[in-house]
Amino acid sequence: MVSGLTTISGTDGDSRSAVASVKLFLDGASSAFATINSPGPAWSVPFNPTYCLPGSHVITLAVTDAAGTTFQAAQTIAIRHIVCDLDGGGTYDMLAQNSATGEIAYWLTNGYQIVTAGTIATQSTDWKVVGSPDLNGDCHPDILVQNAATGEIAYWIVQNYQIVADGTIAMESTDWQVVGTPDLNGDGKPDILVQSKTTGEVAYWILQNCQIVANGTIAFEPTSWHIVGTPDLNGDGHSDILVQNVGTGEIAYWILTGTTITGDGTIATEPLQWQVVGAPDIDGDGRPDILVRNTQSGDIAYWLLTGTTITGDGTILAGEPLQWQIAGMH
Ligand SMILES: [Ca+2]
Ligand SMILES: [Ca+2]
Ligand SMILES: [Ca+2]
Ligand SMILES: [Ca+2]
Repeated sequence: MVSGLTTISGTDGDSRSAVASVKLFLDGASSAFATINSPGPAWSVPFNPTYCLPGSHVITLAVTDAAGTTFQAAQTIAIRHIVCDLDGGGTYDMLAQNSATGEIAYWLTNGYQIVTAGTIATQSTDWKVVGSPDLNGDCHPDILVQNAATGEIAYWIVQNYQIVADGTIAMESTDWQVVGTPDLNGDGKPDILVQSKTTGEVAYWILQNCQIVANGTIAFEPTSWHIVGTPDLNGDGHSDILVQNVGTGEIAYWILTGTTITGDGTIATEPLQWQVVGAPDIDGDGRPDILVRNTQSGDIAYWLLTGTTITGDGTILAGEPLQWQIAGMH
Protein backbone atom coordinates (compact mmCIF):
# COMPACT_ATOMS: atom_id res chain seq x y z
CA MET A 1 0.00 0.00 0.00
CA VAL A 2 1.28 3.41 -0.89
CA SER A 3 -0.13 6.00 1.41
CA GLY A 4 -0.77 9.44 -0.02
CA LEU A 5 -1.00 8.46 -3.69
CA THR A 6 -4.33 9.75 -4.98
CA THR A 7 -4.61 9.90 -8.77
CA ILE A 8 -2.21 10.47 -11.60
CA SER A 9 -4.01 11.68 -14.71
CA GLY A 10 -3.47 13.50 -17.97
CA THR A 11 -4.53 13.66 -21.61
CA ASP A 12 -2.45 13.26 -24.75
CA GLY A 13 -3.20 16.85 -25.66
CA ASP A 14 -4.45 16.53 -29.24
CA SER A 15 -7.53 14.28 -28.88
CA ARG A 16 -6.64 12.66 -32.16
CA SER A 17 -6.35 9.02 -31.36
CA ALA A 18 -6.57 6.37 -28.71
CA VAL A 19 -3.91 5.90 -26.05
CA ALA A 20 -1.24 3.47 -27.23
CA SER A 21 0.81 3.23 -24.07
CA VAL A 22 1.17 4.55 -20.55
CA LYS A 23 4.56 4.64 -18.84
CA LEU A 24 5.40 5.56 -15.30
CA PHE A 25 8.81 6.84 -14.21
CA LEU A 26 10.10 7.25 -10.68
CA ASP A 27 12.24 10.24 -9.67
CA GLY A 28 13.26 11.07 -13.23
CA ALA A 29 14.64 7.61 -14.00
CA SER A 30 15.38 6.93 -17.67
CA SER A 31 13.57 3.60 -17.71
CA ALA A 32 9.92 3.16 -16.78
CA PHE A 33 9.01 1.11 -13.73
CA ALA A 34 5.69 0.26 -15.34
CA THR A 35 4.53 0.15 -18.96
CA ILE A 36 0.97 -0.55 -20.04
CA ASN A 37 0.30 -1.04 -23.74
CA SER A 38 -3.22 -0.46 -25.14
CA PRO A 39 -4.46 0.43 -21.68
CA GLY A 40 -8.07 1.30 -22.47
CA PRO A 41 -9.92 4.06 -20.67
CA ALA A 42 -9.10 2.86 -17.14
CA TRP A 43 -5.92 1.31 -15.86
CA SER A 44 -4.04 0.74 -12.68
CA VAL A 45 -0.41 0.08 -11.98
CA PRO A 46 0.88 -2.37 -9.41
CA PHE A 47 3.24 -0.10 -7.55
CA ASN A 48 5.97 -2.38 -6.26
CA PRO A 49 7.21 -0.70 -3.09
CA THR A 50 10.71 -2.12 -3.53
CA TYR A 51 11.11 0.71 -6.05
CA CYS A 52 11.44 3.35 -3.40
CA LEU A 53 11.77 4.24 0.24
CA PRO A 54 9.36 6.15 2.45
CA GLY A 55 9.65 9.86 1.75
CA SER A 56 8.89 12.25 -1.09
CA HIS A 57 9.04 10.98 -4.66
CA VAL A 58 8.12 12.26 -8.12
CA ILE A 59 6.12 9.99 -10.40
CA THR A 60 6.04 11.01 -14.06
CA LEU A 61 3.25 9.73 -16.29
CA ALA A 62 3.96 9.55 -20.03
CA VAL A 63 0.97 8.87 -22.27
CA THR A 64 1.64 8.13 -25.94
CA ASP A 65 -1.21 8.08 -28.46
CA ALA A 66 -1.47 6.01 -31.61
CA ALA A 67 -0.07 8.91 -33.65
CA GLY A 68 3.09 8.90 -31.53
CA THR A 69 2.37 12.09 -29.59
CA THR A 70 3.55 11.90 -25.98
CA PHE A 71 2.16 13.96 -23.13
CA GLN A 72 3.84 14.01 -19.74
CA ALA A 73 2.55 14.94 -16.31
CA ALA A 74 4.39 14.70 -13.01
CA GLN A 75 3.13 14.43 -9.48
CA THR A 76 4.96 14.42 -6.18
CA ILE A 77 3.76 11.76 -3.76
CA ALA A 78 4.55 11.19 -0.13
CA ILE A 79 5.12 7.57 0.81
CA ARG A 80 4.67 7.20 4.53
CA HIS A 81 4.79 3.48 4.93
CA ILE A 82 5.01 0.36 2.90
CA VAL A 83 3.20 -2.83 3.80
CA CYS A 84 5.16 -5.88 2.71
CA ASP A 85 2.73 -8.50 3.90
CA LEU A 86 2.62 -12.25 3.41
CA ASP A 87 -0.09 -12.45 0.75
CA GLY A 88 0.50 -9.08 -0.92
CA GLY A 89 -2.99 -7.96 0.04
CA GLY A 90 -1.87 -4.68 1.58
CA THR A 91 -3.04 -5.43 5.11
CA TYR A 92 -0.69 -6.66 7.81
CA ASP A 93 -0.41 -10.39 8.49
CA MET A 94 0.84 -12.24 11.54
CA LEU A 95 3.19 -15.06 12.33
CA ALA A 96 2.22 -17.16 15.33
CA GLN A 97 4.39 -19.73 17.06
CA ASN A 98 3.11 -22.56 19.18
CA SER A 99 5.37 -22.64 22.24
CA ALA A 100 4.42 -26.27 22.98
CA THR A 101 4.78 -27.86 19.54
CA GLY A 102 7.14 -25.50 17.66
CA GLU A 103 4.59 -25.03 14.87
CA ILE A 104 4.92 -21.71 13.06
CA ALA A 105 1.72 -20.53 11.45
CA TYR A 106 0.63 -17.61 9.36
CA TRP A 107 -2.53 -15.67 9.98
CA LEU A 108 -3.63 -13.43 7.12
CA THR A 109 -5.80 -10.51 8.16
CA ASN A 110 -8.06 -7.97 6.54
CA GLY A 111 -7.03 -5.58 9.31
CA TYR A 112 -9.73 -6.39 11.81
CA GLN A 113 -10.04 -10.17 11.42
CA ILE A 114 -8.03 -13.27 10.56
CA VAL A 115 -9.32 -14.51 7.20
CA THR A 116 -6.89 -17.35 6.35
CA ALA A 117 -4.44 -19.42 8.38
CA GLY A 118 -1.94 -22.15 7.63
CA THR A 119 1.30 -23.79 8.71
CA ILE A 120 4.73 -22.67 7.50
CA ALA A 121 6.88 -25.18 9.39
CA THR A 122 7.35 -27.00 12.66
CA GLN A 123 10.75 -26.40 14.29
CA SER A 124 12.48 -27.05 17.60
CA THR A 125 10.94 -24.91 20.34
CA ASP A 126 14.46 -23.59 21.07
CA TRP A 127 14.02 -21.39 18.00
CA LYS A 128 12.00 -18.34 18.94
CA VAL A 129 10.55 -16.30 16.11
CA VAL A 130 11.56 -12.71 16.90
CA GLY A 131 10.51 -10.85 13.79
CA SER A 132 9.30 -11.04 10.23
CA PRO A 133 11.42 -8.58 8.25
CA ASP A 134 11.88 -8.86 4.50
CA LEU A 135 15.48 -10.04 4.34
CA ASN A 136 15.87 -10.80 0.63
CA GLY A 137 14.17 -7.68 -0.70
CA ASP A 138 11.20 -9.29 -2.47
CA CYS A 139 8.67 -7.36 -0.36
CA HIS A 140 7.47 -10.49 1.37
CA PRO A 141 8.26 -11.13 5.03
CA ASP A 142 10.86 -13.67 6.02
CA ILE A 143 11.48 -15.03 9.50
CA LEU A 144 14.11 -13.93 11.99
CA VAL A 145 14.78 -16.43 14.78
CA GLN A 146 16.86 -16.55 17.90
CA ASN A 147 17.91 -19.80 19.54
CA ALA A 148 17.16 -19.64 23.26
CA ALA A 149 19.76 -22.32 24.02
CA THR A 150 22.72 -21.29 21.86
CA GLY A 151 22.18 -17.57 21.16
CA GLU A 152 22.36 -18.14 17.42
CA ILE A 153 20.43 -15.57 15.40
CA ALA A 154 19.34 -16.93 12.06
CA TYR A 155 17.01 -16.21 9.17
CA TRP A 156 14.62 -18.31 7.20
CA ILE A 157 13.63 -17.03 3.75
CA VAL A 158 9.93 -17.64 3.09
CA GLN A 159 8.31 -18.05 -0.30
CA ASN A 160 4.71 -19.13 -0.77
CA TYR A 161 4.43 -19.80 2.97
CA GLN A 162 7.34 -22.27 2.94
CA ILE A 163 10.94 -21.92 4.14
CA VAL A 164 13.14 -22.09 1.04
CA ALA A 165 16.54 -20.97 2.41
CA ASP A 166 18.23 -20.22 5.72
CA GLY A 167 21.43 -18.96 7.24
CA THR A 168 23.16 -17.70 10.36
CA ILE A 169 23.40 -13.97 11.08
CA ALA A 170 25.43 -14.12 14.30
CA MET A 171 26.12 -15.97 17.52
CA GLU A 172 25.29 -13.68 20.44
CA SER A 173 24.76 -13.91 24.15
CA THR A 174 21.22 -14.96 25.00
CA ASP A 175 21.12 -11.86 27.22
CA TRP A 176 20.43 -9.87 24.04
CA GLN A 177 16.82 -10.10 23.03
CA VAL A 178 15.85 -9.14 19.50
CA VAL A 179 12.96 -6.70 19.95
CA GLY A 180 12.47 -5.21 16.50
CA THR A 181 13.70 -5.00 12.93
CA PRO A 182 13.36 -1.34 11.91
CA ASP A 183 15.51 0.27 9.25
CA LEU A 184 17.93 2.33 11.32
CA ASN A 185 20.44 3.57 8.72
CA GLY A 186 17.92 4.67 6.08
CA ASP A 187 18.86 2.22 3.33
CA GLY A 188 15.33 0.79 3.22
CA LYS A 189 16.42 -2.57 4.59
CA PRO A 190 15.78 -4.03 8.03
CA ASP A 191 18.28 -3.78 10.83
CA ILE A 192 18.04 -5.36 14.28
CA LEU A 193 17.09 -3.67 17.53
CA VAL A 194 18.12 -5.52 20.68
CA GLN A 195 17.63 -5.05 24.38
CA SER A 196 19.71 -6.54 27.19
CA LYS A 197 17.64 -8.41 29.76
CA THR A 198 20.13 -7.62 32.53
CA THR A 199 21.45 -4.10 31.86
CA GLY A 200 18.54 -2.48 29.97
CA GLU A 201 20.89 -1.39 27.20
CA VAL A 202 19.05 -0.79 23.93
CA ALA A 203 21.36 -1.33 20.98
CA TYR A 204 21.24 -1.73 17.23
CA TRP A 205 22.93 -3.93 14.72
CA ILE A 206 23.06 -2.70 11.11
CA LEU A 207 22.47 -5.53 8.63
CA GLN A 208 23.83 -5.92 5.14
CA ASN A 209 23.16 -9.13 3.25
CA CYS A 210 22.09 -10.80 6.50
CA GLN A 211 25.37 -9.98 8.26
CA ILE A 212 25.99 -7.45 11.04
CA VAL A 213 28.27 -4.71 9.66
CA ALA A 214 27.96 -2.03 12.37
CA ASN A 215 26.47 -1.60 15.82
CA GLY A 216 25.92 0.95 18.54
CA THR A 217 24.04 1.87 21.69
CA ILE A 218 20.78 3.81 21.62
CA ALA A 219 20.15 4.14 25.36
CA PHE A 220 20.28 2.53 28.77
CA GLU A 221 16.77 2.18 30.18
CA PRO A 222 15.29 0.39 33.20
CA THR A 223 14.69 -3.28 32.36
CA SER A 224 11.01 -2.83 33.29
CA TRP A 225 10.55 -1.03 29.94
CA HIS A 226 10.06 -3.67 27.25
CA ILE A 227 10.29 -2.65 23.61
CA VAL A 228 7.10 -3.94 21.97
CA GLY A 229 7.15 -2.37 18.53
CA THR A 230 8.92 0.03 16.19
CA PRO A 231 6.16 1.98 14.44
CA ASP A 232 6.59 5.46 12.98
CA LEU A 233 4.59 7.44 15.52
CA ASN A 234 5.37 11.02 14.44
CA GLY A 235 4.82 10.38 10.72
CA ASP A 236 8.31 11.36 9.53
CA GLY A 237 8.83 8.07 7.69
CA HIS A 238 11.28 6.70 10.25
CA SER A 239 10.70 4.10 12.95
CA ASP A 240 10.20 5.12 16.54
CA ILE A 241 10.06 2.84 19.59
CA LEU A 242 6.93 1.68 21.38
CA VAL A 243 7.51 0.48 24.95
CA GLN A 244 5.46 -1.04 27.74
CA ASN A 245 6.37 -0.95 31.39
CA VAL A 246 5.83 -4.44 32.81
CA GLY A 247 5.67 -3.03 36.34
CA THR A 248 3.11 -0.25 35.85
CA GLY A 249 1.29 -1.05 32.59
CA GLU A 250 2.27 2.30 31.12
CA ILE A 251 2.54 2.29 27.34
CA ALA A 252 4.89 4.95 26.03
CA TYR A 253 6.92 5.91 22.99
CA TRP A 254 10.37 7.17 22.27
CA ILE A 255 10.84 9.23 19.11
CA LEU A 256 13.98 8.25 17.22
CA THR A 257 16.03 10.59 15.08
CA GLY A 258 18.56 8.33 13.46
CA THR A 259 19.60 6.18 16.39
CA THR A 260 19.11 8.89 19.05
CA ILE A 261 16.01 9.24 21.25
CA THR A 262 14.85 12.84 20.78
CA GLY A 263 11.38 12.78 22.36
CA ASP A 264 9.00 10.67 24.40
CA GLY A 265 5.48 10.55 25.72
CA THR A 266 2.79 8.37 27.30
CA ILE A 267 0.03 6.75 25.27
CA ALA A 268 -1.96 5.10 28.07
CA THR A 269 -1.69 3.09 31.25
CA GLU A 270 -3.57 -0.20 30.94
CA PRO A 271 -4.07 -3.31 33.10
CA LEU A 272 -0.94 -5.48 33.07
CA GLN A 273 -2.64 -8.49 31.47
CA TRP A 274 -2.90 -6.55 28.21
CA GLN A 275 0.45 -7.11 26.55
CA VAL A 276 1.30 -5.07 23.46
CA VAL A 277 2.50 -7.42 20.69
CA GLY A 278 2.92 -5.02 17.80
CA ALA A 279 1.85 -1.84 16.08
CA PRO A 280 0.40 -2.68 12.66
CA ASP A 281 -1.96 -0.40 10.75
CA ILE A 282 -5.35 -1.94 11.59
CA ASP A 283 -7.71 0.52 9.89
CA GLY A 284 -5.63 1.16 6.78
CA ASP A 285 -5.12 4.90 7.27
CA GLY A 286 -1.37 4.58 6.87
CA ARG A 287 -0.63 5.17 10.54
CA PRO A 288 0.19 2.60 13.24
CA ASP A 289 -2.33 1.20 15.68
CA ILE A 290 -1.71 -1.21 18.56
CA LEU A 291 -2.26 -4.95 18.71
CA VAL A 292 -2.60 -6.44 22.19
CA ARG A 293 -2.84 -9.88 23.75
CA ASN A 294 -4.62 -10.61 26.99
CA THR A 295 -2.28 -12.93 28.91
CA GLN A 296 -5.18 -14.32 30.96
CA SER A 297 -8.01 -14.80 28.46
CA GLY A 298 -5.90 -15.22 25.29
CA ASP A 299 -7.96 -12.55 23.52
CA ILE A 300 -6.24 -10.69 20.69
CA ALA A 301 -7.50 -7.15 20.37
CA TYR A 302 -6.65 -3.84 18.75
CA TRP A 303 -6.56 -0.26 19.86
CA LEU A 304 -6.85 2.34 17.11
CA LEU A 305 -4.45 5.25 17.45
CA THR A 306 -5.00 8.79 16.27
CA GLY A 307 -1.54 10.23 16.58
CA THR A 308 -0.53 8.82 19.95
CA THR A 309 -4.05 8.75 21.46
CA ILE A 310 -6.22 5.62 21.63
CA THR A 311 -9.52 6.44 19.89
CA GLY A 312 -11.13 3.03 19.31
CA ASP A 313 -10.81 -0.67 20.04
CA GLY A 314 -12.14 -4.09 19.14
CA THR A 315 -11.49 -7.84 19.32
CA ILE A 316 -9.71 -9.75 16.58
CA LEU A 317 -9.83 -13.21 18.15
CA ALA A 318 -11.36 -14.21 21.51
CA GLY A 319 -9.91 -16.91 23.74
CA GLU A 320 -7.01 -17.99 21.49
CA PRO A 321 -4.98 -20.59 23.44
CA LEU A 322 -1.99 -18.89 25.08
CA GLN A 323 0.50 -21.40 23.70
CA TRP A 324 0.00 -19.60 20.37
CA GLN A 325 2.27 -16.60 20.63
CA ILE A 326 2.20 -13.79 18.13
CA ALA A 327 5.77 -13.71 16.89
CA GLY A 328 5.86 -11.24 14.07
CA MET A 329 3.70 -9.15 11.82
CA HIS A 330 4.03 -7.38 8.54
CA1 LIG B 1 11.40 -11.75 1.60
CA1 LIG C 1 18.92 -0.64 7.21
CA1 LIG D 1 9.20 8.61 13.34
CA1 LIG E 1 -4.09 3.11 11.49
